[in-house]
Amino acid sequence: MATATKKKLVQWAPAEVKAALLEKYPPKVGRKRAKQIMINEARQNETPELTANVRTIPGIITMRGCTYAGCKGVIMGPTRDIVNLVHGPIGCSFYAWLTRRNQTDAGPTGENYMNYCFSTDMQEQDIIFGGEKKLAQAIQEAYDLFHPKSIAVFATCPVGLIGDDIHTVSKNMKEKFGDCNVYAFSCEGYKGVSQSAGHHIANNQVFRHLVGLNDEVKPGKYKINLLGEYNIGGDGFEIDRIFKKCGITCISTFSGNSTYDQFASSHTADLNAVMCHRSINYVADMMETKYGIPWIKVNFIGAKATAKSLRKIAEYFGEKALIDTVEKVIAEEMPGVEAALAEITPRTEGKTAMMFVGGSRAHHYKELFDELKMKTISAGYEFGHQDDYEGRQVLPNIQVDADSRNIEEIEVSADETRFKPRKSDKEMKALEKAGYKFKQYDGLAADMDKGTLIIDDLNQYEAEKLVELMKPDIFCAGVKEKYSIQKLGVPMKQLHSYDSGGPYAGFLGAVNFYHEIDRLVNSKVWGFMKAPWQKNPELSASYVWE
Ligand code: CFM
Repeated sequence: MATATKKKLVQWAPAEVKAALLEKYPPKVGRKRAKQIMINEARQNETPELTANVRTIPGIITMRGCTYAGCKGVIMGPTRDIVNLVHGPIGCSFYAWLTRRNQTDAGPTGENYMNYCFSTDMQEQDIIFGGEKKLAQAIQEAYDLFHPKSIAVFATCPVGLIGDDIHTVSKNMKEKFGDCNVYAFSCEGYKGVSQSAGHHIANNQVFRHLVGLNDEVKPGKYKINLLGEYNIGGDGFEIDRIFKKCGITCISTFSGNSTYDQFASSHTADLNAVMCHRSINYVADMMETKYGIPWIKVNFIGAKATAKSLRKIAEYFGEKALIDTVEKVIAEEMPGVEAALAEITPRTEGKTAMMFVGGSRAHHYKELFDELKMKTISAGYEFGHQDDYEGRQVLPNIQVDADSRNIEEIEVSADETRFKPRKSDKEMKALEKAGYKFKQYDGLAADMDKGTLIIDDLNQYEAEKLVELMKPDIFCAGVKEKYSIQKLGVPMKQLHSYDSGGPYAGFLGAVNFYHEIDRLVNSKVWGFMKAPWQKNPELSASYVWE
């Protein structure tokens, strides 16, 4: 073992850690990666300092997924009564089938296709002669079996390579059925540099083909949409519970446990509350332009963050009845949270965490670690953009490259009959004057301590190196990282699928998380990772080259 790795955390200056991460790379690769590793200054820049949303360097084992995963798996996967049909080889379907642990409740209609895996099961023959006929047949079969309101078709890589026209096939089938909305997503895995491109493609098609189809006014007061909440491990159920208690009506969730009709009616809500900025900000912007619905950033990960987000929603509506109920709910929920913290924090205080998750959670979960009095020493996204790191004020200064230009930007204008400002100019100004922020996301960097390491698109090599060097008490990422990190003797929590746990959102979720982290960071099992003969070799020898 090199002597350097024996240093303790306190001895590591962030610049030294950065240099150690880059040390082994060829110079060109090192220069590129250096731009994606930032020693945080915790200040708000106008021009982005960190490079993000760029191609992974070939040869590097990235943690990222593909564009298809972002579209089919992330945005559309959690919809329960839309048949999500994958046009492609079976592996792509199987990979995207229930692995994300997004939960669903079949609701009063019982219509739920989540447990099915729909695929055209493309074969070599289809690649050679074209797969359009097979796709039409599969759509027909799904329709005959289930008579769903809607069928969504997803392209995998080979579909784009051979040029199947999935949009025309879908349009023809929609016309043929008359009572089933069929549309397609050109979300081939290679379309963008990561899942993120798939989010954008999904946002565009959801906006085009679903939002605004049903003008019927839904019952209830304080109508919002919750955007960017995917009900992983039941998070959405806990948030729904809290909304219900507060009297807030959630018209549509994009897209945890969502239904076709929720999307169709979502334009009737009066506020868009955006949880995961990365995956869904496009829809929020488009709905504002077309229908006049303002959007705010919220976060229901962390008990304090939940309370803050509820207060923000109540402040927007500005009615005393809602403000009072929200305060009452917070007062009812917080004692349970505080009791759990009083018991657990003496055991977690001062411990360190690292988080490398997709595009939001590496930020959101910092709230929970803060509540446990743990320090997040390094964090980063797989595929977040520069605005997710440094805040939306950098948006005008982000250089758009060819890969981003490849993804369609749809032109949206105000709907002639249905555009309706939710608040008057005067009301909006008054809210803003009181410190209320619309369309604002400050990003991860603003919340991270000075001198911590923010790393974009962390890879397998750097993850292991970082753990060896800084020895965090817990490392959070996904299943691909789980076992290699655990082998280093550090507990690993999956923040994508939550392992087998959850919910972690809201008040009850926060308490679940505290208990789970307590168990992980205080377990003695990690001290037994080395076999006895590795610790106390009876015979010691060295290689000649050492
Ligand atoms: Fe948003 Fe997500 Fe995330 Fe994401 Fe994802 Fe996910 Fe994620 Mo995995 S939508 S960006 S594409 S919060 S699936 S629920 S956990 S990488 S940090």
